[in-house]
Amino acid sequence: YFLNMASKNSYRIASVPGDGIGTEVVSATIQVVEKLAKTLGTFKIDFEHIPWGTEYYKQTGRYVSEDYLDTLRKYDAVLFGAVGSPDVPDHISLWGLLLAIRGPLQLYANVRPVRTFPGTKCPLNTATDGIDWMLVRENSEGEYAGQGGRSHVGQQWEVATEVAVFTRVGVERIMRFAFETARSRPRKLLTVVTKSNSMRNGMVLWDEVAATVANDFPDVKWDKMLVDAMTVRMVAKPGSIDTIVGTNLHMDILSDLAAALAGSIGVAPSSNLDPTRKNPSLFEPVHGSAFDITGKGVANPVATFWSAAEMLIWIGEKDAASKLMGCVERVCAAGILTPDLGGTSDTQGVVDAVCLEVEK
Ligand code: GGG
Repeated sequence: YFLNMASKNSYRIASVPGDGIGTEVVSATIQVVEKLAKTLGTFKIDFEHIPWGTEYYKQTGRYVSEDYLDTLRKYDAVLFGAVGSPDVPDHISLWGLLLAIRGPLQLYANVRPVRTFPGTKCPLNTATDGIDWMLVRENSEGEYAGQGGRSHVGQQWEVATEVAVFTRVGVERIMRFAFETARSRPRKLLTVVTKSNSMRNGMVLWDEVAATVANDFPDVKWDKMLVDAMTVRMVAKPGSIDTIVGTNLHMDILSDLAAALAGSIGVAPSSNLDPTRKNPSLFEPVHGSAFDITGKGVANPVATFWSAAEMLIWIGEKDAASKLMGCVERVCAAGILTPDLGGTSDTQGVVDAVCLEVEK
């Protein structure tokens, strides 16, 4: 975000569609981005398919290859679909694939913009202009650090612990990233979400770090909010919010709520960034594999289009990203929408409409 990326004009992207509708929305997005690159003629982009996911797990006993981190490091970025299958417990699939990438590649900043699209309806009648928020999720530690365990398994006094781990380095780097993000937006407004009344260690560290980092950003107006109260504020006073930062778990939950309030989780994108740029960053829709609609051809591809636009910005193709988002918005405004947004189009109908718009 805050580093000027010199465009190098030719990119290799790892395409990891994963499970369920992940395969449908990634395939839709590759069609659109290839059309964009061909039409503009200013850059070259190659998507290389990587078959990790539940089918791969069934065949090999692993969600990813043994050398998966080295494999990913060969690419400029990763375009990811979704993970999760009715055939495998969710904690096995999530830790086998997505969390196995985010942590080791130090993709610590998960950026989730949320906006009501032209032609789509924001279900909140209090937000007449719709929603335009930027959610920043700490993506490498906290409640998803994987610490904890079980003892006395199956016995009456079985104990399971899930330890939220917060480091000063981890909290400070995401806090700085969030303040920078807020500063880059017109309203320069940041809300730091915690639960520091009941969680008296890690969440208090968050409060302390926020207050310290804020000293370096006198131009950013910031406040603190407990996560439970924040859910009410998001519904009751959406206009009082701009950028939000919070922990891995809190923002996982709040970003789904935000997406639903904006219109549909089907349009919500997500960037998993290594802001140091030592590792390739990963771009994915917020939604999961959605097996209830898999194979029906009605998955909304817009969240993945937007994720790809964020990817284009990240790799240095800002103009291409603007063009792509302009085309997507015009298609939505024309009412070419999938059923989650109240429309009657299928996935390929949206792809075709965006491709036509790109060619104009
Ligand atoms: N495309 C995102 C995806 O597959 N999400 C599945 C999921 O459960 N994600 C949890 C997370 O983002 O931490």
